Amino acid sequence: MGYVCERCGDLLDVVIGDVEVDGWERFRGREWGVWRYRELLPVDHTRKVSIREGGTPLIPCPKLAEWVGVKELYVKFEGANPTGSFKDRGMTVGVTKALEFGARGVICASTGNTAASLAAYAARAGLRCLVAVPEGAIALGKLLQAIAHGALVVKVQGNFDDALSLVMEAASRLGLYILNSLNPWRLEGQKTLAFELAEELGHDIQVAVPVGNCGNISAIWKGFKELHQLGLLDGLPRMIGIQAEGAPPFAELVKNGGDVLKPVENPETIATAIRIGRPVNWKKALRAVRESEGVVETVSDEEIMDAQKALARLEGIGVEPASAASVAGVKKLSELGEIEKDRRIVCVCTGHLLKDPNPELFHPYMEITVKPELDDLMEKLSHL
Ligand code: AN7
Repeated sequence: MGYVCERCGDLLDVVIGDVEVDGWERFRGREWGVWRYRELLPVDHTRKVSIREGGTPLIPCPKLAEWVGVKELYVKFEGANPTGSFKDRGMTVGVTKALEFGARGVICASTGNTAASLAAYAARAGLRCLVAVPEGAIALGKLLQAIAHGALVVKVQGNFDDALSLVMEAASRLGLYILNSLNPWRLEGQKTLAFELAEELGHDIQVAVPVGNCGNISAIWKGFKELHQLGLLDGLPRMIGIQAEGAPPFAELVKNGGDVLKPVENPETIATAIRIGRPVNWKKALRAVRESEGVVETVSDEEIMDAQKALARLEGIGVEPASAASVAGVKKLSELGEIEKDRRIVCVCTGHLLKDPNPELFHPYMEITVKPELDDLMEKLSHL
């Protein structure tokens, strides 16, 4: 039930042993989603705690491709998951595992989405749930979800990193099972995003992912590597990690070519989901970027908001700010000449627009108030 190796202190990783998967045929004909790939998930699927997660839309975005300056761009819209973020892929496996271990309750620290997702899956599983969030720093929609699904919401007077330290200290005392991304089973669920991309597009792609705690990019890379090892994929994609300029510890590590992460003490960005200064999965993520000959970049809050607006207004895809970081980053890398412009790009958009309902961010912001009369409407419109 542990999370770290007793010998070296690093986070545990799940190794898939001998599985019999002869080809993609094995999965075809099954419903899309995380459990389509059950042979590759190390948990008893007959007892799964599921709300139909995964199987999210892969959306071709020609207008966004032009805006970004690349030939072909797709959005993998993780906002279409049951609680509106990619976390659900991890929680369906993680919470199923928690039941298998006989846990009586679950706990996480969160910038919001993990809390929303865990609260929902814990409710479905009948487990107690405690979520620790940085006070005043999580988006309204996410807080609403945690409350609605009946979690105990603990507001920590500190940032996400402080909340996670507290959770790691408190979990065993409280007898609760941790479902942050330091939990290796959760990442097993998240790796299925790679399986879906591989099934739809093959290996010859570049995959851009917003990076906070470094869990998702690690999980996605693990998924691709497993398919490659099983002979289901002929090659491997290139991984692109994007962080916010004000919360850049992983990007700095990669850019400086170092081997030890230097934490950022006071991370700051409008993308609260990735306002993280001490990412726990940095070693796994570093392997992902280096092994895939990938790249990492940072983007400003302004670039994030521009990308969020472009997604919403050019393609009709509503995502929260952190999710737009992947698109903002690809645009910047394209301008810098650091991506392969002719190789297909997939931007993983991790969470839904409604998570972070903040109309002030959108300029111009078109809104008028009228009497229920045609004359008044026509009059007011004439002033626009
Ligand atoms: C929308 O909910 O860390 O690099 O506590 O909500 O795997 O951390 C959220 C992270 C990207 C970063 N996009 O993923 C939390 C939390 C969105 C997110 C990330 C998060 P990781």
